[in-house]
Amino acid sequence: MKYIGLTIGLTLAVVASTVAAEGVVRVMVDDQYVSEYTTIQEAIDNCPDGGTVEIEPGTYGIEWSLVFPNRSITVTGIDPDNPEVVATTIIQGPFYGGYVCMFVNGEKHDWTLQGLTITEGFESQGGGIYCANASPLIRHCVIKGNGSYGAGAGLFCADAKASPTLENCVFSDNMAYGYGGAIFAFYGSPVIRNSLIVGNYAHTGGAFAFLNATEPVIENCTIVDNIATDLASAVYCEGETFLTIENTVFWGNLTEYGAQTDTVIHATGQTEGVSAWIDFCCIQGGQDMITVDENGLRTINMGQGTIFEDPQFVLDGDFSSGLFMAGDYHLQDSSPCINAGNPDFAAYEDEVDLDGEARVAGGLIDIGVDEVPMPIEADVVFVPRRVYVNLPGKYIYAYIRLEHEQYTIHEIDKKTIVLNDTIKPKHVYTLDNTLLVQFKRDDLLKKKAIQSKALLQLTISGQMNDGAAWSGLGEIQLEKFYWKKWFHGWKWKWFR
Ligand SMILES: [Ca+2]
Ligand SMILES: [Ca+2]
Repeated sequence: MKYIGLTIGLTLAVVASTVAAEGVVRVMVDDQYVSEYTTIQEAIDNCPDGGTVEIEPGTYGIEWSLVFPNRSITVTGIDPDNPEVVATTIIQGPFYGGYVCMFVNGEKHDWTLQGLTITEGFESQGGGIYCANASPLIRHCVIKGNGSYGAGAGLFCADAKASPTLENCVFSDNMAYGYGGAIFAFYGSPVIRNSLIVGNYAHTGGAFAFLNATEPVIENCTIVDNIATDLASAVYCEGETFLTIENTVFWGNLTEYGAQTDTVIHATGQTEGVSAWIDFCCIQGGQDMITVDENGLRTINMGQGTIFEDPQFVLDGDFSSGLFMAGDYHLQDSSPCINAGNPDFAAYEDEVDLDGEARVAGGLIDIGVDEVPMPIEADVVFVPRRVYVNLPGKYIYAYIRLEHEQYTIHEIDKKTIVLNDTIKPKHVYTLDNTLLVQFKRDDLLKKKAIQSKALLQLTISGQMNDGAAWSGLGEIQLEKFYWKKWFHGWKWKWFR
């Protein structure tokens, strides 16, 4: 056995040294280059107040936990909005254990961490990110594969003043032997928005655990396929916690291995009061999955708008092989979560979903981390409006106009225009503020005999030059022309 252990140890060391491909770490002030460093901590230590540490893609194996300084700074990847860049800008926790990143005593500072993958942190309490007496902004980060002997493998909030804001983050595959696989707050008020929490693991509270946490908020998140071995597969609240959960999907979370209670959200505590307010969420298993400790005095308040139907992800996560395969947690077009969020929801400035798509689309917010984009509506008139299928005719025209704040017909990508999802135009002409699109009549009718009158519904759609979708609806009346009727005095029909 000794030899096997040694072999694995050596292999890991070799892998670690070959994988570590570090790029340049720059200090920037007002977007201007100041200096560059080979280690991230050196750059942080030399970054002036208000400055930015910019990290090129690469895998950075750190020797000691990154510690934020006694100044306001931003530590960022080069393109936080690009998931591929975030996925390849990796900070690996210390080889012999320790946090990846520490935010301590930053109450007076604006600290931002963005556009990075935080992984392989490991500590007795917490693992990836440690937060005490500090309220950093953590955005567009992936926090994955961190571990803890205790609680909060992804993020550990250690005191009443630990109130980080997390936006557009992914917490995945973090594992705590105790409480809160992704996040544990012992006091403090973390705010978690537009984030995906998937495949995390703990004894209690597979995704989150809050203990005397003051006022944590979970908003517009998708919390899926997390596992608790004992209690509360997704969220566990204890003591004086006043949690708000809104517009959030809970699906596929599991309690396993002789769990006490099969439950998604659980609250307990000896002081009377509400632990959690839940509004406009989608929760698997319904009301039975929301439980409170029978000996405790805490309650959970299920407010309005919560649904228990299948959110209809593009692909569900899969545990069947014994190895968890994450799904695709975008919503299908038929999802009951679309436009089912809080109708009074007010997005903050430039709020986007995890894809970077605008919140809100289609007038109402969707439940969960994915906002499904609604196509820009175009006004369409088809000419001729009446088609006699047994008389000759070569073309059908669509006149397209856009009444939109952001776009005109001149930004339509003509190559993408399509009728009823299949028929390509023969020609596209640009008039002043109208696009005239010509289709072959036979492409549409396929010489199909029309027996009687039919109203043909048509959808014309495409993309703008920037990829935004647009579509418009119209119709044409199909008829057969009967000479017989014409001779019997119905000629008005023809000459009208
Ligand atoms: Ca919507
Ligand atoms: Ca989306």
